[in-house]
Amino acid sequence: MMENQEYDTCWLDYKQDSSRNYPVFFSNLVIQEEESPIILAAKEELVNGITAITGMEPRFSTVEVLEPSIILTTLNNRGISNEVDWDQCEGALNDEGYALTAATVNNQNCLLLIGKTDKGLLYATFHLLRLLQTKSDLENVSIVENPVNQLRMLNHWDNMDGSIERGYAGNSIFYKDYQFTKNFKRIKDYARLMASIGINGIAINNVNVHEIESKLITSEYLPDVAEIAGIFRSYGIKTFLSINYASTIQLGGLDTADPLDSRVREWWKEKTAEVYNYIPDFGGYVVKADSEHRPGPFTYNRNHADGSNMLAEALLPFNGVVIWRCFVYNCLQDWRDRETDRARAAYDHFKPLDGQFMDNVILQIKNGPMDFQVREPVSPLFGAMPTTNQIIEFQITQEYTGQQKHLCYLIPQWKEVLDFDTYAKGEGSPVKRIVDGSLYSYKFSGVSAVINVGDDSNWTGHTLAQANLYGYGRLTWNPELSAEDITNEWIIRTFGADEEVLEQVNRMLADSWRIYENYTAPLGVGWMVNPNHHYGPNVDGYEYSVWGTYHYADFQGIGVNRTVTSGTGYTTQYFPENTSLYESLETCPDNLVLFFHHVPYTHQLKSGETVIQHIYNTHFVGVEQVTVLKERWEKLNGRVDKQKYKEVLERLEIQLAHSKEWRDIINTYFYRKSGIADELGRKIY
Ligand code: GCV
Repeated sequence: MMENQEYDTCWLDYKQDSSRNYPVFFSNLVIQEEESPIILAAKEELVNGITAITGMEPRFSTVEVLEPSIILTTLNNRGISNEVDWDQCEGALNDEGYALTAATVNNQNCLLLIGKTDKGLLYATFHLLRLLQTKSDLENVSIVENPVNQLRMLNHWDNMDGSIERGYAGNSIFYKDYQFTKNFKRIKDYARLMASIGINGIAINNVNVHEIESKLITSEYLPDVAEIAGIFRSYGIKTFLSINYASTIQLGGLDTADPLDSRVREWWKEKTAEVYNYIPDFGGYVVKADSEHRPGPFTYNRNHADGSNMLAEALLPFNGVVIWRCFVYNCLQDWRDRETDRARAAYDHFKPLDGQFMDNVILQIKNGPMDFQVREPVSPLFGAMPTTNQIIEFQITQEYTGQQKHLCYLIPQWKEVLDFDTYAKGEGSPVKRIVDGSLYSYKFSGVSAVINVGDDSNWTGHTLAQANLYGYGRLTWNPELSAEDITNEWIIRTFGADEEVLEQVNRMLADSWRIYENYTAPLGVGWMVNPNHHYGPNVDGYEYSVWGTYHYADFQGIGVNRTVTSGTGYTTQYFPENTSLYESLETCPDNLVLFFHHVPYTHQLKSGETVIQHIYNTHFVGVEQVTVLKERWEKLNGRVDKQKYKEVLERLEIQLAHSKEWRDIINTYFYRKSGIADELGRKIY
C-alpha cells in the first residue's frame, strides 16, 4: 500500500523484484483459448502481475508459439505440446484444478498453465503469481492442484443501510443508505483477492434479513445484484443471497409461510425463476430460520427438513442449493433449568432429520456447539448425519475474539477443528474429511465463513487480521497446509521477505490465539463479555444469560456440567470415544474442563494448578504476553510500510490497555466469588 492509494492491495501487492533473473518465458503470454470473462480476468492479472514484479511487460499473442512463453491452455488444446501427458492430466484434474508444468513447445522453453476449465486457469494464474511473490523456483515447475473442498464460501453479514452486523472494518463495500454503492472498482478488487485464495461462493447480505434486504430478490434490486454477480463471475465466484424465510408474507402478499402450503411452494418457484432470469448462475439461498427471532417452519409446526426442502424444490431446476444454517436454539432459554442446554440444540434439532433433506440442501454448522467462542469443543453434529450434506461455518470476523482491535490469528484454531477426530466411522474420521465430502460421499460439501472485511482502507480494520482472511481461503483450498506455511506465505506477500519481519510477525500471529484466550475466558467457559456488542469483559454480561449465567459460577465452583451422569447429557452427542473423553474429569482436556464440568475452584488441573490459580496465572501472563507482542512489532519500525506500522501499533496499544481491563475484572470477580487469594500474592484490584 498505500500512501497514494485509496485502499490496500493486501497480498496482491505486486512489487518489482529485481533481485533475481526471470526465465525468458515471462516475456510472452500465449492464450489460444476462446475468450471468456474468466480468461480475460486471468490474462489481465498475469499481464499486470508479471509486469509489476519482473519489470517487463509480456507480449500477448493468440497464435503460434514462436518464442519462450507462458501458455494458458485447457485440455482441449492437447496438440500444443507432446511433452505433456494429457491423459494423466485429465485424470488428475477436477473442474477447478490445474497443472503448472515446464514443457517445450515448437522447440521453445515454455511454462504451461493447464486447466480443465477456464476457472482452473484463473487459479493457475494466481498460483504462478504467488510463486513469483514468494521467490520460488520458476524453472522446474511441476505442480498439480485441485481444491479439496467443493464449496469455498464466504458469508457477508452486511445490511443495506451500509452497516455490517459484527463488522469491525468500517461499512459495507456493497451498500450505503439502502442502495448499492456501485463502487465496482472496489468490488472487482475484492473479487480478485477472493479468487486468489480460491473462494468460489459469496453470500452478499446478512443472514438476519430485515425488511429491506428481503427485497433483494425483487425486481427493485435484482439488477444491482446481477451487476455484482457479473463481476464475481469473471473471478469464478457464484453469488448467493440470504433470504427471509417469511418472504411469502413479507413480499408475496400471502398470509402464511407454511412450507407445505402449495401457494407458498408456488410462490418460491416463481420467485426463484425470476432470480435466475437475472443471474443464470446464481448459487442459491442462505437461510437462518427459527433462531434469534427469525421466522421459520416451527411457526407452522413443520421442521427444518420441510422448510429447506420447499426452497430446494424451487432451486432444483436451476442447479441451485439451499444453505440452511443449524444455528437454531432458544435464545430466551431459562438458564436456571439445568437440563436445557444451548450446546445441545443443533444436534437435537437436526440429527433426527437425517435422510429427510433433498440432495440440494446443505446444512451449515458452526464449528462449535455454541457460537464462535475463543475455545469450545467441535460441534458433535459433524459426522452425525451420514445422508445429509454438511458444510462447516467459521467466523473470520472477530466477534468474540477481540473485534479486530486485538490480534487473534485463528488459523491454528481452525486447523484444530478440521483435524478433530469425530470417530464417525471409527478412528480417522476427522472433521475435514466430513466437510470435504469424502467420508460419506456427500453431493455438496465444503467450508463457509463469516467474513471480516469492510470499506476501511486496509479492508479488515487490523492489518494483521488480513492474515485470517488469507489463511481461511488457503486452508479451505487445502486443509493439509500447515499454519506455518500459510503464515509465511501471507507475510511475504504482504510485507516482503525481510527476515526480521518474517520472524517477528510469524511469532506474533502464532502466539496470538493462545494469548487472547489467556486473558479472556478460561478453560473453555466462554461468554464473559458485555451484552450486545460483545466487546470487553463482563463475567455475567452476555445478553442471553437471562435468569442465570452461562458459567454457573458461585462461591464454591464454576463450569457447566454437561455429563450424562449428572448434567445436561450433551456429552452423549459425540461418538463413544469422544463421549468418554469429555465425560470423565480424568480425561477431559484442561482447556475444555469448564465447558464440560462444574468443579470447585480448588480442583486440580492436569497442569498441576488449581482452577482458581489457573485463572489468576493466565490472566497475569496474558497481559505480559501482549506486552511482548507489542515489543516484537516495535522491532519492525522502519522495516514495514509506515502507515501499516502505525496502524498496527495503535491497535496493539489498545489491546494492551484492554487486556489489563480483562485481567483485572476477571481476577477480581473470581477472587471475590471464591475468597481464595492468589498464591503468588499479586495485586488483584
Ligand atoms: C448474524 C451470534 C451473533 C449474531 C449473528 C448470529 C448468527 O448470535 O451475535 O450477530 O447473527 O450469531 O450466527 O446468526
